[in-house]
Amino acid sequence: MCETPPTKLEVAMFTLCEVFHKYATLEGRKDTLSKAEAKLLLEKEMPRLFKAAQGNEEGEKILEALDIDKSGEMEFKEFMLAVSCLTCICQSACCSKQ
Ligand SMILES: [Ca+2]
Repeated sequence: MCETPPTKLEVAMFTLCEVFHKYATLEGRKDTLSKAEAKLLLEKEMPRLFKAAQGNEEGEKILEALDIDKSGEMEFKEFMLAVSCLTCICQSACCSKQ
């Protein structure tokens, strides 16, 4: 067993798993996000992004785009791809300010 405290990156990885699981288990399949679960996750965990998408059709388009295999449910791999893409956009925005 590792005795050192988890690193920031390890905490971030565990947090991603926990957040996905928290919302995926709310209804239906426990290992995927329905559209309602994905919307709630966006609203609660990515409020800035959610706010930016409100008031137009972008929110629905984003959710549809994230459902890569068009199953109607977002799997963990699709969630991670979405978070990775959004993180890259954030990183680009941060770097362009320097
Ligand atoms: Ca679910």
